[in-house]
Amino acid sequence: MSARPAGTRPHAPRTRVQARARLAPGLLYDATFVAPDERAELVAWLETLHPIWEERFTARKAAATGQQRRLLRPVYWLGNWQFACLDYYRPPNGVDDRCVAAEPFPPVLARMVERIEQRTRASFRGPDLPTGWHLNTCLINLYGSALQDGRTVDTARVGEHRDFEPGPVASISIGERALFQFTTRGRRGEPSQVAAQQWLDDGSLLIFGGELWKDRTLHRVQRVDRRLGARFTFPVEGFATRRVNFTLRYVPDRHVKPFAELAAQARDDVRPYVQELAKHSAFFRRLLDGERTPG
Ligand SMILES: O=C(O)CCC(=O)C(=O)O
Repeated sequence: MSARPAGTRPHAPRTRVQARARLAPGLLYDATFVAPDERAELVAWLETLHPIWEERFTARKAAATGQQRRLLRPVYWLGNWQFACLDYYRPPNGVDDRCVAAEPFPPVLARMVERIEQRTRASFRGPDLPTGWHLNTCLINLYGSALQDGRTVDTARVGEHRDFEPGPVASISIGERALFQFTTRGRRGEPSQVAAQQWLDDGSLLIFGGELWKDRTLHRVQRVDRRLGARFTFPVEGFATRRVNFTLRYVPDRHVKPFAELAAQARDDVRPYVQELAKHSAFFRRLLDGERTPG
């Protein structure tokens, strides 16, 4: 590993996760998880997608507070869509009207998910593998550079955060490698410390779970390389994508709702996104039709 990453103290404990290894309980990394033919199939499928830009807050909240900001990257969700403006899935209290039933995984991803679930079930147990756990929500993150006010800005990072969905999380990466770090927050004003880090290579799989990696540490994407010259073509104006990540998690099925069954307010909040998605997706067109003709 090269130079010390930003925010790391000289003697901060760090775990390096190696290819196809389980160095620390709760962390698994497989650098060559995605086979070349699967990768080709996945990329061909990705090229049919129309990812969207989401805003962090609802239009209603933005009007009331004067605050609004676009997410750093275009996204697409499968299985169920957790809209940023509905504030994602945050048990125990933030579970209703957060996860909207979305398109199923394409066959190539479904096959990979089956293998990931098998591997995860073999590695986690007890409280680390909640009853009913399965990977039913997938966030597809596009990393790259955005055109902002006529300038190209590298937005290929994610700030430190927790994933609140119960149980292990799996992450498939394609394109340029990304520096993924688990961090612990420093005292007020002090930088976070890096507890473990791993470059996520093209075609790799990372699985993390258990109290340490899910609850006691945060995680972030610190930066994304440019070594391969990778470039994905998405119909997203003003954005050049060099890495795509699939983050797979579990939302208890009872908390996944069809769009037509969301509370009226939440439905109003996300309807503009559903309308945008419906331009290119029969699934989302049906959601809007279902709202007009309930039952
Ligand atoms: O892109 C990645 O590797 C991680 C993304 C992530 O942490 C997230 O979507 O919650």
